[in-house]
Amino acid sequence: MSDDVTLFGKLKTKLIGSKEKWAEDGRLLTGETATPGQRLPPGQRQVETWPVLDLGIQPDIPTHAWRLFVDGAVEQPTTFKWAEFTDLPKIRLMTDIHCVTAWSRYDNAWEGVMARDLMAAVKPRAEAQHVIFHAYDTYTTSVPLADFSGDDVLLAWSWNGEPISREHGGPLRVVIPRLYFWKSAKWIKRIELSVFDKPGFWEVRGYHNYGDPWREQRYDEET
Ligand SMILES: Nc1nc2c(c(=O)[nH]1)N[C@H]1C(S)=C(S)[C@@H](COP(=O)(O)O)O[C@H]1N2
Ligand SMILES: [Mo]
Repeated sequence: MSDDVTLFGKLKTKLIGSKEKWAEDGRLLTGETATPGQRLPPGQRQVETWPVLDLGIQPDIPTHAWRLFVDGAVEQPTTFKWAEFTDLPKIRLMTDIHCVTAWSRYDNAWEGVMARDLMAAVKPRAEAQHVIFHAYDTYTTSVPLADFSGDDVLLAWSWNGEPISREHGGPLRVVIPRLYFWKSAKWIKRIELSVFDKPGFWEVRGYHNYGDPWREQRYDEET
């Protein structure tokens, strides 16, 4: 990590422990089946604020020190500087957020680069199946490449017309609206394409590997 990147805060070990317990207990599970087109997934409640959730360590990354590494099973491994990344084709998108701790926030206006356009630039190899996100706070999470390539997935630097704040993952975060929000890595540093999946921070702590909110895939069924 560059010397210009500062880490604020302390690892919230208590919060991490209680979220692990949630998974063990299967908390918040309603067992309901979502109807087609249902906007609010089962067990969720709508909020107007935007809660901050992370492991407690919030990196401060000035854009001059920011780098994004895209590597692994790709034809063209690429390191982006901020100006190079923001030169890629831009998109604006309105999406909902669904967090596994049961809050949902509607109508978030994002600006950034579509994951698809980023993938077109680095050219995933035919055998690439999984995308592993590595963040500046050491957080990791993974999604299937097919889901990362969805038409509503982006790497966002702006929310509701403002640069995304440090606490919400600025300068750049992942946004994958159709999965629980823990899949949307804040402070993204490295995007690794892989033949094999590598379960991330919450996925190895009892959380579901895929995380579809409408199927209430909160927790790993094995636990
Ligand atoms: N780098 C990183 N990304 C992260 C997390 C984290 O701890 N570190 N937490 C995840 C979780 S559990 C959620 S719900 C969302 C919260 O994003 P927000 O704080 O902007 O609401 O970020 C996800 N992405
Ligand atoms: Mo979360």
